[in-house]
Amino acid sequence: LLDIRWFTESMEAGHPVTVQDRHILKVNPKPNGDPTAMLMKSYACQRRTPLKHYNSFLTEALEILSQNAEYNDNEGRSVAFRRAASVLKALPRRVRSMQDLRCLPCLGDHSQRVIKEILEDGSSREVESTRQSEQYQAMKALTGIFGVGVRTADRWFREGLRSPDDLIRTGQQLNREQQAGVQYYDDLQKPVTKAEADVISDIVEKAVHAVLPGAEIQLMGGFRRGKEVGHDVDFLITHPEEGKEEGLMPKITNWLKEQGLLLYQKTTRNSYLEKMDGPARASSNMDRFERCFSIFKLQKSHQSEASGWRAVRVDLVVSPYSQFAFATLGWTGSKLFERELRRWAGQEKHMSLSSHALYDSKQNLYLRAKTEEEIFAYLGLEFIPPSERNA
Ligand code: DCT
Ligand code: MG
Repeated sequence: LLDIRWFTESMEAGHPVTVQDRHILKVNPKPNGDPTAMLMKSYACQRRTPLKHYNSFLTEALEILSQNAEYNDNEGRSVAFRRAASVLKALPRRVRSMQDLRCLPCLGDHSQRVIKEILEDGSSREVESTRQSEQYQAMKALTGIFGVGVRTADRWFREGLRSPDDLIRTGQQLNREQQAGVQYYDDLQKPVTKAEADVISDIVEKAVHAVLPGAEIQLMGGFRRGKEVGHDVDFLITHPEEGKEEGLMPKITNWLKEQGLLLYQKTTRNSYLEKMDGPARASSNMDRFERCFSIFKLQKSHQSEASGWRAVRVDLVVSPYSQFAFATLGWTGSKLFERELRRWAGQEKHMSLSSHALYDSKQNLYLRAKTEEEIFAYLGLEFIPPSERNA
C-alpha cells in the first residue's frame, strides 16, 4: 500500500515559478506510519538518480524521441525529452497511471502524451515509427562511426548514404579519425564491459607511471557512476606538483605506441588560460584540457575467441592539479547531470561552471576547490555521489 501524492513547493526563490517547476513527492509507505516527504526538484543536479530504476519502459521511449530530435538539429526538443526521462528515473517506483505524474516537473504535453499512450496501449505509435524510420536508423548507424557528428551524418543521409558500408562502397572522403571509425566499426559498436575497462585501467596506469611517477589516474565517465558497460573508457590524469603534468600526453602515447597498444590516437593540446579565457560559457562543456582521443588494441582474455584482440575507444585527459576537482566533476557525467549543474550555476547562482573552474559573477572572483564536495557546497547543492548522477 504505497500512498504517493505529489504536491507543490516553491523552490526557486525570487523567480516566477510555474506549476510545473514546484514539486514535492510525498511518500507514505505505511497507512499509519509517518509520512516522509521527498522532494522532486526540477534540476537533475538536485536529485539522486540511481543507475537502475523502475521506469525504463518509459525512459527508453522518451530517449528515442530525444535522440531523434538531436538528429534533426532540434536541441531544445531533445533536451526537453531527456529531462522528462530523467525525472522518471528518479521516481521511487514504477509509474502505473497518469495520476502518479501529477505536478512532476519537466513533463511537457508531448512527453505526457507519449507516456499516456504507453501506459494505455503498451507502446507509443510515434516512438515505434521513429524507431523504424529510415532516417533514424541511418543517423544512428552513421553517427555511431567514431569521428562522425550529426552535421556530417545528415549531409551523407541527404546524399543517399545509410551505413558505413555505403561510405566504403561510394569512396567517400574521410578524415583520419573517420577512417579509423569505419575500420573498427564493428568492435566499437560492441559495449565495453567493466572488466575490459579494468584491464585498460591497469595498462593506462602502467603507461603513466612509466613516464611520470607520482601521477594520479582516475577512471571517469559512466564507469565512475557504476555502469557495467560503456561506449568508451574515460580517464583523468594529474600530478600533485602543478606543472609536472605539462607535455605528459605525448609521452604516454609514445609509450603505448611502443608497446603496440594503440590503433589510433589524436592529441589536442591544453589551450585553457584562465586570464585569457575568462569564465566559461555556461551552455558549453567543451573543455580545453590536453586530451587524447584514442583507440586501444585490447588483447582478449579467452584464447578461444576468433580474433585475439578487440578495438576499444579510450579518452585520456590531463588536468593541472588546481583544476582537478572541476575536471573530475565535469568528466563524471552524466551528460544531462553536467548540463543541469551548469544551468543551475548560471540561472540560480549567477556563477559559471566549467571543467576548469567556477566563477562567481556577483563577487567577480574564481572559487577554488580541492574536492567535488566543495564545489557542490559553493553551488548551494547537496552533495550527490557519482553513483547517483545517472540523470
Ligand atoms: N560530457 C559532458 N558533455 C558532453 C560530453 C561528455 O558533460 N557533451 C562528460 C560527461 C561524461 C563524460 O564527459 C564522458 O563522456 P561520455 O564517455 O560520452 O559519457 P559516459 O557517461 O561515459 O557514457 P558511456 O558509458 O557511453 O561512455
Ligand atoms: Mg564514457
